[in-house]
Amino acid sequence: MTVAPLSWADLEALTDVSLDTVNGPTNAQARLRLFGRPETEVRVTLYRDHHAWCPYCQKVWLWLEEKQIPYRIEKVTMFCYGQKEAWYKRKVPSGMLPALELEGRLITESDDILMALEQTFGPLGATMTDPAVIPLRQLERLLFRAWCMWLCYPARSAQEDQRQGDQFKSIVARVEAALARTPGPYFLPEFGTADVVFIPYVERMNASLYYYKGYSLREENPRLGDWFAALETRPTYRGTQSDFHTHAHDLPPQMGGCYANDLAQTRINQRRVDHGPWLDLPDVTYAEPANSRQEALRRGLKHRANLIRVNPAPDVLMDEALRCALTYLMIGQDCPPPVGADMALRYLRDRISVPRDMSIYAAKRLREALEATAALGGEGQPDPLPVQHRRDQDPANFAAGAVA
Ligand SMILES: N[C@@H](CCC(=O)N[C@@H](CS)C(=O)NCC(=O)O)C(=O)O
Repeated sequence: MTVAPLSWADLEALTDVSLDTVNGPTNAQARLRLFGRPETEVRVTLYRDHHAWCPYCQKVWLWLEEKQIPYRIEKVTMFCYGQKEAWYKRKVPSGMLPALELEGRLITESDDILMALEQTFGPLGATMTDPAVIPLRQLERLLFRAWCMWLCYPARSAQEDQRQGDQFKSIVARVEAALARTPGPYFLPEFGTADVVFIPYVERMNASLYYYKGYSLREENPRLGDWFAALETRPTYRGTQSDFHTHAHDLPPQMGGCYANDLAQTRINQRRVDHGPWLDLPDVTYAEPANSRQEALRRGLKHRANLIRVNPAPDVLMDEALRCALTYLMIGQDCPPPVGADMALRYLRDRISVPRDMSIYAAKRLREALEATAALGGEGQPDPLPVQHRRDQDPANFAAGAVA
């Protein structure tokens, strides 16, 4: 049975209470985090990217969330998404992120930021300079370099690609051995700085190698599998966690290119990430929260005017098409979109960014609803996402007041 699209007012009536971004769980939308404490206690401002994608920002973000340090967040545009804010360039001429103001003192470089935070607020587990942490930090950089060598340079042959992959996997074996040294799932007996240092890039490795190399890091390495599963028990990590689709398409402009190999598994994985079913992907293993559709709906409603305006399809068409997809999302019944909406819905499907827009399961549900609704209209696919830049994601289009 098919249904007609609900009105915006009907859809509004289906939303639940909104998230408390200030005192609730870790989230990418907050401009202020208090953890139940008064605003007068704020001593820290974190300058981070609008996109909630920058890995070095994620490190500092996780640290502040784990320690529950009250802080303010100022968001800045990264070069590949749009124009860097002039006020930020006056503060940090290179424009690099993250930066942190600690009682008026400006600090850049994520490691220096973590060390300054440790000195002021105490360490998260062991310190950055602890003799147990230093070799782990070095191992993380080694892993990072082996990953870049495999992913970011075009291999001249299948053999060369395999050699680079083997080199990467030999460092992964050392990471597995390091994780095996403690009985628990983390690098040291308790969760701490060492884990925070590994998280951003290992998450990006997991996504990018699945998509570009047909290699599932998390599934093929039991200790890393356990480590990810343990991280996913933490609301702090869940709030910063991205999905395969976001990373696969945000990494190329950031890394100067990502190069796929020619394996059949790579093609299968690319199809899954780009066309679904997204719920089957190994980018998350904790159980889906009961309110993931509600979250997707709430975020869709909040930004609907901008989503409709930036979509290449005419506004009236996208207005109805989006209501069809949101109707399907909430009611689970097919809601045929207007003629010509298939491409428009898939344009949006490809541009949901996690965790910037919503959490991982909400995004999976929304991608699924957009695709299922688009498929009722036709097979039209939008142009592939750009790989040199992502100005199609310019945050200026979604800033307060962007609505024409
Ligand atoms: N070594 C620096 C690296 C920071 C870095 O590379 N930041 C990138 C983002 S991941 C950046 O701000 N690039 C400028 C831009 O994209 O606008 C740190 O650890 O903080």
